[in-house]
Amino acid sequence: MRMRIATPLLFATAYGLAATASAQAAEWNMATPYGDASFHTKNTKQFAEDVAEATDGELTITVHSGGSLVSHGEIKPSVRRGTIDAGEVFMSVLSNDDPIFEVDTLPGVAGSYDDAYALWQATKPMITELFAYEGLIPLYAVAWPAQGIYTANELTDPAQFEGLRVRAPNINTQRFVDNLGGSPTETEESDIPTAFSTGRVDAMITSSSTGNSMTAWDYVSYYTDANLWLPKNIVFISQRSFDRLDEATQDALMEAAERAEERGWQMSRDDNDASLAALEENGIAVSTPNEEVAAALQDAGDKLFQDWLSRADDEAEAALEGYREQQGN
Ligand code: PCA
Repeated sequence: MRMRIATPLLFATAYGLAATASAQAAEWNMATPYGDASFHTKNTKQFAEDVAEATDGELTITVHSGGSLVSHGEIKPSVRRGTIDAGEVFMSVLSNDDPIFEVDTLPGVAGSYDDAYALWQATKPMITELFAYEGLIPLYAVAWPAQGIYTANELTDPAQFEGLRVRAPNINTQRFVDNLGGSPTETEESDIPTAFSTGRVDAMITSSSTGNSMTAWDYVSYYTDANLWLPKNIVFISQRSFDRLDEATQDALMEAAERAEERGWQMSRDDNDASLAALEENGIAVSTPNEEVAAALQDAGDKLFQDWLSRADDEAEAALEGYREQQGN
């Protein structure tokens, strides 16, 4: 008897709740491994503000920075599972999923902002397709400034790489350090200060920006601006979370993403200039590699590229080829 009355009541309550939920504003959580001092995080927080404003609060995105919500390696799996709605990662950390994700960490492929942007355009369809298989939608990608080498001593001789313990942000950079005869350690950006202060590393490969936001001058005195490559961060969302939004909100989100991409690339250029100046102001000597060092970097880079070709499938190679044809080389 009791059941007969309770069942329709429960049904009505559940139905009522569902109806209310669909009319309610969406609140998303987004995770990024990078700290608030990074221009990427500033851009992503601006993106979240733009979305809230453009949708009149229909969609609010809380950005959890510095790996505070989810660790770097868990960000993509968490968005895929739906634990969080959105994430930002260093694209090349996804290289175990497919070598296309580390195409932007190969020396000699795209050595300027314009080339790096063209490479992103040429590889975006394949990357979008791979994300779609996992129920994910890429929103935008933004390059870091070119990667260079931070050392305690002035880098004048390739023999200095022998046994040098070098912090690297991804697997490809570790391979590169190996090719140079050094001893690589993969370390998250947020762990850089500890890696130096505990003596785990003597040197690091990263950008002017990260050197600046991690106050590299506390640990090293030289920055060799080697223009190795311009790797990207990629921001993506869960398809399921997206599908729950109404069309006007979806459109506003995509439009804000487009603006974030445009703004981000300009922020990267500006931050590179400002960071190089900040490094020098704080006592770091900035220079370009001499001939011997440049030749060693070139050899290590060529090897890295051959290695990539042996891992990449036809589709990844075709995407790179498409970029090269468009560049006219
Ligand atoms: N900064 C990030 C990724 C590349 C960069 O310039 C880091 O070093 O972890």
